[in-house]
Amino acid sequence: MERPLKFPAGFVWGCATSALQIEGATREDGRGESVWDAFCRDRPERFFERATPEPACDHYHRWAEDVALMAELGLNGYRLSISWPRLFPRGGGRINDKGASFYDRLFDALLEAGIEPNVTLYHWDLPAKFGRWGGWENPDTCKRFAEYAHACLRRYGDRVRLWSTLNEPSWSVLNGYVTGLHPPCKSEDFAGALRAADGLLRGHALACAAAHEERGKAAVGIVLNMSPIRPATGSTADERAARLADGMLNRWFSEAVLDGRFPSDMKALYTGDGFLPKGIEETAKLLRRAPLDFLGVNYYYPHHASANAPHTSFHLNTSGRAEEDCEFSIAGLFRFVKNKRGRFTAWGWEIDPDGLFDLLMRVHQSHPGLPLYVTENGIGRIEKLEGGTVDDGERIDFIRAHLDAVHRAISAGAAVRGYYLWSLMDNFSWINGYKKRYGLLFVDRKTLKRYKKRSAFWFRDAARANAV
Ligand code: BGP
Repeated sequence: MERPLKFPAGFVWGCATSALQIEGATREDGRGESVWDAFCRDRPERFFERATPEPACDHYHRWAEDVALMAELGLNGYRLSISWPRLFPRGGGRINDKGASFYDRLFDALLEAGIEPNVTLYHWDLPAKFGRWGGWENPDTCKRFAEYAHACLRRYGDRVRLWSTLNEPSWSVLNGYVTGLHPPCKSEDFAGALRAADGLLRGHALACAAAHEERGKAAVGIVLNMSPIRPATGSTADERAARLADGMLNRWFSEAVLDGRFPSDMKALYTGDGFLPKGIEETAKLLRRAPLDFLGVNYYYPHHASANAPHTSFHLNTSGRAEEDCEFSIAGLFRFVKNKRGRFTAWGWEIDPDGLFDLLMRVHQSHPGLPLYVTENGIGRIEKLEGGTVDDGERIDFIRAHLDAVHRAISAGAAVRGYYLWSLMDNFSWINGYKKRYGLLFVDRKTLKRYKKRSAFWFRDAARANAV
């Protein structure tokens, strides 16, 4: 391929973060508790090195410095999320003006610096009160989510054009109800998983409607993690296993939001097992009335599915030690196996830029012309500060290879409008704590001071040139 690879005019060069992972100040200015704060408090042993989201990166106090750094990095876009419990400490009722004015200041500063915000309404930090009453399984949660969406659009819609309703509903449901790794920490509760997925998808549809009602010009999308799922071998059984896994993890969500229907093969499977929630056709109807203005795609790695799945077992490498293997197996359905020819991060995530190309082309082929954003992509590393920086050539290679894939997809006709790197700075990596570093900016855990890694300078030059 010829270099440099030029991107279309107006291409977004951004970074992504989420509120819980960077803000800190979890008890300040009236913020309420989220299910993740409660999980950390009640089950500290479930987090690598007992990490908590307090103070995270202390972005709540250092936001001005962080916006200045984003400008120095040449970003023209920034994906962030609003903390629902900061705006509505008890879930609903009156808006908490102190918490809400934090985002007023942040959006004003971003626009002033020429950085367009892309705002996610829900990046997993459900108000703890709703967690206690059944989370997304309780039909009231999605109604409250729609009220929260209305409030956000009313308050910030004059400054924010790009809105994403949910972050990765499939991953949050899977971990909340099947692997038990995220709140509400239920294991193998497939019926609960499908009820929660239904609540999230209804919430998405209602929030889309709210956004369009409040602000005619808002562009509303959703962020999905759609890992390509390949059969482990060419056998018919493995092909069937890959299709099943794709149905469960990808198509259940993507067909719902893109086409307003649920895949019939999965409906048949779930009906047979007695898991299909009532009212699913009503949800599909709501979704048909909520077409997407864009789709956000998060991509980290592909899966390889085998039909040889005698047991159910789940394990995620949270330590970054090579000997700790990831496991994902649902008895009788499918098991994810390691690609013997693959390259992996320290946490066992396969590095495969072609997966991003495949994913973008898949959406392009089924929905030509739909604006797409890569809303997350990045590599977690174990890193040390040396001489005031981090020599993260591996990250530069990772980003360059994935941007190559994006460029190939654009050349083949996909309407990819931007790329948001995960992440702007090292942050609270959920159950992995702080050892897994994703940022362009290194955050010193003692002083919380930010340092530009070598990748930060590389990304700045690419953003300025609109090319790699
Ligand atoms: C995505 C989440 C992000 C981010 C990223 C990296 O699924 O949307 O919030 O954390 O994964 O994952 P992790 O931090 O678990 O390595």
